[in-house]
Amino acid sequence: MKKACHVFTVMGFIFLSVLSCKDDDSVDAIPPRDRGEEALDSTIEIETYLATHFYNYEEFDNPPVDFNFRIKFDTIAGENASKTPLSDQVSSKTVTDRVDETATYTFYYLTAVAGQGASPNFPDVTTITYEGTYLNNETGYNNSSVFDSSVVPVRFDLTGVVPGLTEALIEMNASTGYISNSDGTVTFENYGVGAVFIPSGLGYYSAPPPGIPVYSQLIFSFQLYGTELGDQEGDTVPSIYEDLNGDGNVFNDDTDEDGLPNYADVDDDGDGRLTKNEVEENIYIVLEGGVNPILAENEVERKRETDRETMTTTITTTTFTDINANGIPDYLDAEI
Ligand SMILES: [Ca+2]
Ligand SMILES: [Ca+2]
Ligand SMILES: [Ca+2]
Ligand SMILES: [Ca+2]
Repeated sequence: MKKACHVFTVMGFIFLSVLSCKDDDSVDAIPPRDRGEEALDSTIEIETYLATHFYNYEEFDNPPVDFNFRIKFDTIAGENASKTPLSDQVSSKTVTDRVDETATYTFYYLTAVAGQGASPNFPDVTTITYEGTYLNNETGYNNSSVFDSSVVPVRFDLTGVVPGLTEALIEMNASTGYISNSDGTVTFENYGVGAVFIPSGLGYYSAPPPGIPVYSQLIFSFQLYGTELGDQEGDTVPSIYEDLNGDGNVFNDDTDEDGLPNYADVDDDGDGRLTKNEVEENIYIVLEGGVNPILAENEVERKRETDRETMTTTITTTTFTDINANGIPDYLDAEI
C-alpha cells in the first residue's frame, strides 16, 4: 500500500493536557471519580460500542481505486445489520492505569493494515495522520464529530500524548520507508493503519480539553508512517534506555532525585558533568549490502541514516563507559 503525502510539518503536542490543571484557585471542584470504578464503567461502554459498530473492512479487503485507507465506523443496523462487529476484529491487552496502579483495563485496538516497518517504543517519536472522536452517550454510543485531526503527517512525541494512544501505537508497525516525488510530496510504503478505543482513564479523564465531556471514551484512527528513537532532552542516551526500572514509564526514573526524570535530565547523576560528556559516541559507515557492526554489550544504536546517493548508511551509537568498573555507567555515577 502506498500513499503520497506532504510530510514533516510541526511537532505536535495537541493531545497533551492530561495533567494540566486550572490555575485559578476556586474551590468548587468536584473530586475526580474513583479510577478503579471508572475503569470498569468505561470498559463496559467501549465493549458496547465494539459490539454494535463495524468499520469499512470490506474496503480494506478489496480496496477501491483511490481508496484512502482511512477507517470509517458505522452502526450495525438496517442495511448494515449483517456486518461483522468490531468486537470480532479488535485485539486486546491488559493495561495498568498510570495514576492508580490497582486499576487495570482490558484495552482494545484495531489493526486494519499491519505495517511492515519498525514498531515504536513508548518514548519514541512517531509520524502519523489521525482523527479523534469520543463516544457520545447522548446519541446512544455513537461517535462524536471529529474533535481533532490531521490529514498531513505530523510528528508526535509519545511521552506527550494521552497514554491510550501510546499504548496502541506501540502495537503497530510503521512504513518501510518513503520515496520522494518530483512534486515535493513523499510516498510512504507499507505503512500501518489502525484505531484505538481509549477508556477515559487512559485519555483525558476529568480534565479534557474544551469541547469534550469529562470521562469521555476516546476513539482515534490513524496511519503510522514513521518512528524515530526518542531522545527528548538530547543527551545522546535514547529515552528507551532511560527507563531504568524497565516498567514502560519514563516519568518515574530519576537517578539524582532532582525532580527531573532521566529522560528529561541532561545531567542524570547530578555530578555537574553533562551526560553527553560521560558517554562515548561512535559512528559506523556501512556500504549498501554491507554488514552491520556488532555492538558491544554497553553500546546502543541511536541513529541510522541512509544516503541514497552514496548508497551508504551511517549508524551512530552511544557507549556507556564505566571508567572505575564498578558496574555503574559513568553518566549515572556521581562519583566519577
Ligand atoms: Ca536522553
Ligand atoms: Ca534527575
Ligand atoms: Ca538523561
Ligand atoms: Ca558521572
